[in-house]
Amino acid sequence: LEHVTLLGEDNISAKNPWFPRHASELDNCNHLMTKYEPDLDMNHPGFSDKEYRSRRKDIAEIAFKYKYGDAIPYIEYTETENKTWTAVYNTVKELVPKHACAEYRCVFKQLEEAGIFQALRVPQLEEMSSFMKKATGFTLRPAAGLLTARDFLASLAFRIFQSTQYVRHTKTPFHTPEPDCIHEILGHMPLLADPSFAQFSQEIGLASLGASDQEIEKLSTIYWFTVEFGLCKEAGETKAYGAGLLSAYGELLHALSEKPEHRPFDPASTALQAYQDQEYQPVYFVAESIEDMKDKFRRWVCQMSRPFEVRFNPHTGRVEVLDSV
Ligand code: NLE
Ligand code: FE2
Repeated sequence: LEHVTLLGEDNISAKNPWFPRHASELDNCNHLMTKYEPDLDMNHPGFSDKEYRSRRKDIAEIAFKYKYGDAIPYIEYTETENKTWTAVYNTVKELVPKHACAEYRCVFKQLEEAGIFQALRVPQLEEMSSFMKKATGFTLRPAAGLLTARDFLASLAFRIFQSTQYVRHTKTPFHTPEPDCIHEILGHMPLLADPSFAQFSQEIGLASLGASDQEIEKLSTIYWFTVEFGLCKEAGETKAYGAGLLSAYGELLHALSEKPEHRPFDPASTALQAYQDQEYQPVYFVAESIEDMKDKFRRWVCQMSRPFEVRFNPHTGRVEVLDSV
């Protein structure tokens, strides 16, 4: 790397979109998708529930006010919210031994031992964040809802996971198309506390910085079929590692049944697979292992068209841009 020059802010081609160089700039990376919201979507279970909508507003407000470096505000979850957590937690916990991958099972146990995962209350984002910080350096920042793929992926480059803090409507405990904190905590946190998976998550984030819209689409499709809905082999059996499966008892069973199609994970074709986010997936991609998925991703991601390389400097917390041409 000796002959490589560091590029300043002004030297990046205008064709490449702006991206954050430091985690503090993620304060500008919180653009929301307005696809599936209780205020806007008549099919949302909270649409006709005034109380739920105002609760969502209050919790979203916390995320809008949040600035880099702040502690994540404590939320006093209501009895209804805690009950929803209990329903999801107990059903997932029952399926974990048979259906979750080894990495998930291992961290799940640690989280129980640490008293963070327990049946009766929704864990706080701040305690999750400090647990993960010790495990892999990942931390959380609150997000108001579903973010654009570009903003969401950018945060991963800094080992920061933007996490919602509200709870799904109590009418639909076992499946919701939008992320909520049950999905983030029960689905994502265990894998983000696994060193190898954390590394993969950061790499997909780094690959997204300054990428074209088309490339962002491909990266988020890969993210969808791995981090969200990935399956992997383990001693001849198929297990789930995707967060969308491990936070939703209904889809976890569906994914591992005979009903959907299972295809081998192959980044070039997986990146082009159309997906929908309202119902259970009709197709899932099965990796040989998380390690193998990571290797295949690395080989695939090299062919991206970006005219520069990026690397994360853990000492400064900055992303450095290297001129590779
Ligand atoms: N379907 C998942 C669940 O119900 O927990 C959430 C998926 C978010 C992408
Ligand atoms: Fe997710």
